[in-house]
Amino acid sequence: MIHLLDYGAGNVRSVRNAINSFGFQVADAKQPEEIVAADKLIFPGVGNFGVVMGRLAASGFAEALRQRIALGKPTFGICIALQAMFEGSEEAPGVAGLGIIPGQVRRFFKPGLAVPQIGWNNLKLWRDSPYFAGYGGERLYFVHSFYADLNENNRDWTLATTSYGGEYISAVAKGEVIATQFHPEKSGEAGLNILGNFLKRRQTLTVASDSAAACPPKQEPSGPPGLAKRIIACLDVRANDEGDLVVTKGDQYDVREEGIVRNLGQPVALAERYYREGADEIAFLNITGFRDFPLQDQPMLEVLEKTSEKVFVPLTIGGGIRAFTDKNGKHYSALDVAGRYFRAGADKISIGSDAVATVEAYLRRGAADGASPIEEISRVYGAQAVVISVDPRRVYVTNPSASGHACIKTKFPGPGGEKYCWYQCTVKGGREGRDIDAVQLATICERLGAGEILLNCIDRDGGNQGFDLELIAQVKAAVSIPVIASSGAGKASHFPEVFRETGADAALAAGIFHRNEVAISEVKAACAAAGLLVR
Ligand code: 1PR
Repeated sequence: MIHLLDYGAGNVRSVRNAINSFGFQVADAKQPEEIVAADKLIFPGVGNFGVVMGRLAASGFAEALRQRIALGKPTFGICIALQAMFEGSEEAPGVAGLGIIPGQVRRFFKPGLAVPQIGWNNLKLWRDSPYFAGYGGERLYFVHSFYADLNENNRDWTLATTSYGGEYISAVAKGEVIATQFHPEKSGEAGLNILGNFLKRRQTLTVASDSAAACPPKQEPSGPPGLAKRIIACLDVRANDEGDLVVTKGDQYDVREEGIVRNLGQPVALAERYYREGADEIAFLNITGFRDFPLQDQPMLEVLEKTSEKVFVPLTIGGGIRAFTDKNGKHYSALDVAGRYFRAGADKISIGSDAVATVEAYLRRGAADGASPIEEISRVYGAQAVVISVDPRRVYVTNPSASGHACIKTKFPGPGGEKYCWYQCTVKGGREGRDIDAVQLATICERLGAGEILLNCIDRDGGNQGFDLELIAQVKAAVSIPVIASSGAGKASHFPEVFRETGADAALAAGIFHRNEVAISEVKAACAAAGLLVR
């Protein structure tokens, strides 16, 4: 029996599924005494340091964790749990951590460095560890804006370090206690193996915890250090005319062919296929979410629940993430909707139409009111859990300065020979244009706490002509959060092209994967051949 400390923030379902995949049962530790008494305890989660420490203190769990770790009982901490072991964090000045490891947690900061770090990085192992038995230096999945700072007083705890804007602590261990900044339950087979080593261990650890400085790295990274470019498979999902939930695909957002909703496969089966084929993330977009009510749209929740049982890389869900009032007049906030999706197995939620409405309100008011879905969800689950999905289309102009928008001089003149264009944001899957441009949307959403931009392009969608490099370069230059290039991929070489030309952090495709025209492995080979870091 493995006990799980679920304090209610973040996608714990995937940790449960990972534990079950090894044949172990999970029990929730609900009382402080259970935390101390449990044979093995896993403490997972993402979220805001201040919120997490507040919940741990209020429930008496903080003191129980200190006791347990002082007893050296088998404990595995994930992500925010590693950070909580330190004395404090810049994310919540004045809030004490558990204080088990000397040192502070700091915010990534380096000009040009995308924050949060989202994706696959590798690590240096500074000593042998039974938890890393069988680890061959593979990249693991990180998603965080703050890092544990290495210093002379915590080297004895430091098991591994990772390079991102500098060297930081990515795993700590002492005796039977281990914590990782990366998510083993989201790091594919390499991550599951690390978790499995913890779950299957029987004897007490005898390996001495010599300090990190005393010996050279036991395991160098398998490839150059640093964050890899992510290749994301995207599944646009909606009910077809018979009411079955299918994976479909638009051509400039038109998903019908001869009047019939294109059916490119079953959501869960396709997601499992892409996981096996090496996708770094899977994104589900419920493209009629603007009119469905997700909490009654059980099929979408069921797709997530089933997918997270077999797919151990990050899952993003978009479509209909906004406040709702159901037919009985019961109100659900965007936070309620997002929380339901996280509990169903999503790691990130993506907001499309409602982000445009939020930015329109922001521009009318001239400031944030702290109540937008972006701010609400980011405050509780962290910026890295909030993706903004942008559905822009080109608007050509002859006189950019008169447009009132962020224009570019384009290589592809408009129908009237116009040499300039801006990118108009739309809502409801491109059905309605708004007087907001992609740069306004991205920069204001970043300011409100979004952690990533999913940058689609209606003009390029389904066209196989390559990504809209001018659009992606314009938005990437305007924000410091990661940007996912989307729309238009037609061949493997379109991926290294978009990374090289725009600095995008990830690239997403749908049609070429669903139609088996290009394999994910071909895309990664093309990126590696172009000298890019890939998993
Ligand atoms: O507005 O918050 O309810 O979210 C709706 C979500 O659904 C948004 O993320 C929006 O982008 C998406 N969406 C809505 N309608 C459509 C449509 O196609 N009719 N999908 C749609 C947009 C984006 C990607 C697509 C890329 C790559 N598609 O799914 O895969 O363009 O395609 P390609 O590689 O085949 O070119 P809300």
